[in-house]
Amino acid sequence: MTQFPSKTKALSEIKEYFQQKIRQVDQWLEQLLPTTEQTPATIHEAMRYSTFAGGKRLRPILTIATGEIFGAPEQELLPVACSLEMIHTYSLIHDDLPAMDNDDLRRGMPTCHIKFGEALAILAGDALLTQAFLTLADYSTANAERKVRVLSEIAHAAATTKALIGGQVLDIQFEGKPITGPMLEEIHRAKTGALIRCAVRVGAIIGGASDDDLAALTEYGEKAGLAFQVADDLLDEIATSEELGKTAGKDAASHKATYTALYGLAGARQMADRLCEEAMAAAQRTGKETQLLEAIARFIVERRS
Ligand code: GRG
Repeated sequence: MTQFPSKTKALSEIKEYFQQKIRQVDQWLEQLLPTTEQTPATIHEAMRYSTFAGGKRLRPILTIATGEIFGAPEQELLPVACSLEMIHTYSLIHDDLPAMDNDDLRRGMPTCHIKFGEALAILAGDALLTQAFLTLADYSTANAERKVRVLSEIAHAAATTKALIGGQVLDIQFEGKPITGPMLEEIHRAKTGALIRCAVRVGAIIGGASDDDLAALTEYGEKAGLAFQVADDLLDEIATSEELGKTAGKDAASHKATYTALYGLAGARQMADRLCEEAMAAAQRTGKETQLLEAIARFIVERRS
């Protein structure tokens, strides 16, 4: 029978781990992003404003936690992890724009376009995406082949086919229209899931995981990515704007296709829990020390923000 860590232990352990890794990721991001002394200062201010507005750093933490299982070197994990956070932050800045979700609150602060204007927010998103690939091109490693593989994984996850931008396009196209369960899953596997799956895979690749372990962890990443979105839909309905750091209740108000709209609160909760357990079981298939990844899966569905 599958052995899951106890809920309390998982959540207390993970809090400490997250705090430590958030500090480390932030220190690296501080070094990797252009300074506000560099010209033109305003774009660097906007990039830093949104990056350091206080995200959970879930994607970088997934890369680090997975890489650590295989003894991957910190000097390789951290730049790759930070590049994912840059891409994630770019997607949030662009998603909040008037032409997309038109939101004025993100990570508990005014959104980038509210603070810096629309033109600069578009450019800050573009610049973070570019900086992510600069970071990936520039980090040192003795294993150039592995580095190209990591770069390709991240480019694919940020692209259009079964990936971030493609998912966003589908999401926009289905707004206000009837949707089936499989279509909703396709959207979210791409929009939210691709980057989360990729975060896990690149950690494993940097650590030199075997094909079997990579397959098991890919399944973990896919299930955790979907669980993240189901939990996000639930939080949109049950959490406050203060807890979320963004406008709560927005999905229902804008007739978005969500798991709660399709399956109800209880159905969506059941689905999140099932995906979490499947993610944990997939991680355990590696036979490695995956308690932390299992705790992260639990955190994903039990979080309040
Ligand atoms: C605009 C290219 C482009 C893509 C947009 C990912 C995405 C696609 C948009 C972000 C908006 C959104 C609501 C996405 C669903 C995924 C999600 C809930 C993102 C928020 O991630 P968290 O909770 O945020 O990890 P923090 O602030 O903690 O980093």
